Amino acid sequence: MFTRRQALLSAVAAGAVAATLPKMSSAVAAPVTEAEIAALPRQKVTLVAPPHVHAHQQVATGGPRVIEFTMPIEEKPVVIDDEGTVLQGMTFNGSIPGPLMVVHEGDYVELTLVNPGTNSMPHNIDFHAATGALGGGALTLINPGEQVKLRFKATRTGTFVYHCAPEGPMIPWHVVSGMHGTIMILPRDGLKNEKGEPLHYDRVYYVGENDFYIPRDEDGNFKSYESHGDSYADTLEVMKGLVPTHVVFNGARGSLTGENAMKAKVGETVLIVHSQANRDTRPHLIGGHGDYVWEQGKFANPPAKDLETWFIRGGSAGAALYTFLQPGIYAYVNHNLIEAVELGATAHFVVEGDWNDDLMKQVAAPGPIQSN
Ligand SMILES: [Cu+2]
Repeated sequence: MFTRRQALLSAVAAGAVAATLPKMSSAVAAPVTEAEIAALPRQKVTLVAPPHVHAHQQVATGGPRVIEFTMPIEEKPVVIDDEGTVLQGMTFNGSIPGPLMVVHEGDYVELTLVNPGTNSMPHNIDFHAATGALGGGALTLINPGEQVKLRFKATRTGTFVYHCAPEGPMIPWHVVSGMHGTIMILPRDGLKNEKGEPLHYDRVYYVGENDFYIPRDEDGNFKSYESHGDSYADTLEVMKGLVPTHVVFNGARGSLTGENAMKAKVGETVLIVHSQANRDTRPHLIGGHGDYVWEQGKFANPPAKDLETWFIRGGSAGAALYTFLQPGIYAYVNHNLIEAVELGATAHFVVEGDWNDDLMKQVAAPGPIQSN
């Protein structure tokens, strides 16, 4: 396991590398001073469990701020399917995935990460959106009973994964136990289409996809364990086979269907942020489309249009914008259909409104085959 001493050593090593680098060219903006950052307005954000997203502006009013977040880390057993299979879960803020954080370009993200004494392991956070020191991983490694505060500047726009990354085999184990989430850094003037015209969403949902590797007993039944430590060796063996036993959205099969389906109305535009920290996936909205899709999730690139399925690379988060045109229940799936149906990667949108016969109509109901 990664000790604090090792963490400190790696941080020192990172500093030594920085010291040997040549001076930055004048093209790189001069750093803002600590006094200037201290003078910025501050805003405290309370995170909410996915698929919901905390209230935020799409177009920022005013200049950069320091946005304060607090995330406790919680190790806890989580039921991941209808059969009651239990994952020895590890979570940011108690949810799988961790919450979607939203800021604007130029803001400072100031995260207080808390590892309560009830936990059993060191944890940290690597923000793909951040620059330097393992994405913050080198500066945030904390033992149970500790907390740490990290600040980074949101310099690039887009949706970016964050995840726990302690050391060695702890990294994939913590990630496939639930420790990933996403931060969305919006352009200050909001989202835009390929012509630079503004795009707006009425609702935003965050779907985090996880692959789980639950060991089985001699009879093929999923095993349960007393603790994270007890589950580790068997779980690592399944992980190394690269065949997940579950591929789910938001921590469990069925977590976004039925009562928990995502809601929308005909005519509303919905932004769907989708992340996978460990494995590739291919979201598809059955009966709908991606009007505008930032497949790699980075808003400096023009969105692709009218997509049927989009590809989210393992270790990234993408964003798709769609205006619902018909009412009904839409399945939103990973279009590896074995993973969608057999392993769990299916969510539902329930959309209210009036049906449009022009777009689709059953011209003749099912009946006996007619001979001419
Ligand atoms: Cu961790």
